[in-house]
Amino acid sequence: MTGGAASGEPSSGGSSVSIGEFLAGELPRIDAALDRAMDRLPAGTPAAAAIRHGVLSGGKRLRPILLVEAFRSVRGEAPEAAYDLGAAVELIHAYSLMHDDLPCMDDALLRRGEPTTHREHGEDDTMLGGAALIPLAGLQSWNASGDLGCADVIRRQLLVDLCRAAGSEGMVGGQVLDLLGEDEVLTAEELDGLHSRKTGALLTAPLVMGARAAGAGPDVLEAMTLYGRSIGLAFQVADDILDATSSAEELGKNPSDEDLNKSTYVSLHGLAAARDQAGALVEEGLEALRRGGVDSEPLRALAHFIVERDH
Ligand code: GRG
Repeated sequence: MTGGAASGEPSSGGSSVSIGEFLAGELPRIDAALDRAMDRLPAGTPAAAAIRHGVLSGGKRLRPILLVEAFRSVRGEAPEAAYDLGAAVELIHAYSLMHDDLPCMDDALLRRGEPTTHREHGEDDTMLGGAALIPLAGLQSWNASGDLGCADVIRRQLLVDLCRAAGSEGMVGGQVLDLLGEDEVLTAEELDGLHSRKTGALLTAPLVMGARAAGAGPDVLEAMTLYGRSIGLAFQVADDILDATSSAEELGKNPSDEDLNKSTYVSLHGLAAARDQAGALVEEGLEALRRGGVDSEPLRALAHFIVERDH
């Protein structure tokens, strides 16, 4: 596999399959898992239409891919139920974007190059549909871990992993800090604390969950946690760089951090230093994998992809 999906440049060596081809190859199984999850919803309600829009409107599907690759790094292969477990994390991600785009939050018109869910389905159904995705994700995790044959103690721990990452210790807590930080100049420590919760927690959880569901021991779980923390922050630094250097049309989303008057890694350190920081975080993540004895070409390539992507 080669890294650098955005640039096309090899960066991690190995086989001749590019990370772009690898991600495209994974999408059908992820989309099938999300379709199965959507089939469990009561059909025909307006909120269900908003949910389907929020969940099925594309995206890179990084969180399920990370979960499946963490699972594979332990077991060597990933059955359909591992994709279902990955879908549980993606349902939380989908709800967060639906709510984040609402007028009471970022008031965004564009997401993934298309009108946001509330513009297509209205604010009420977007709010209700997003809320319904939270328990649905919990049930999805419970059912998928049962289908994987995980012991009850592991199934419960997977739910704890998901709830912690999604809740006030994780993504929601980070969103609160983000809202409080608008119009403020944050320090580097405050920015790291905010983004390790808001973005990092939901990128780390699938790695830990995938490895845990596959039966990993403490060393591998620790490696996944450290790798996740590093690539989670790297993801956000890359996001800030893209936000500062690309148009809304190129990114397929708006408004920009500048429009929202938010502190970013670029506003804090400048573009060149932010690029260096992203590279250093990737190396930290790769080192965590090496130390934990995790030998996964896709996880190594994904770390590079996260900072080299163009959207
Ligand atoms: C009401 C306090 C409160 C919280 C609600 C809205 C919310 C919960 C949380 C917001 C969390 C959020 C939007 C984090 C940003 C995450 C992020 C980096 C999104 C972009 O991820 P990608 O690039 O998206 O993986 P795609 O489109 O590829 O799926």
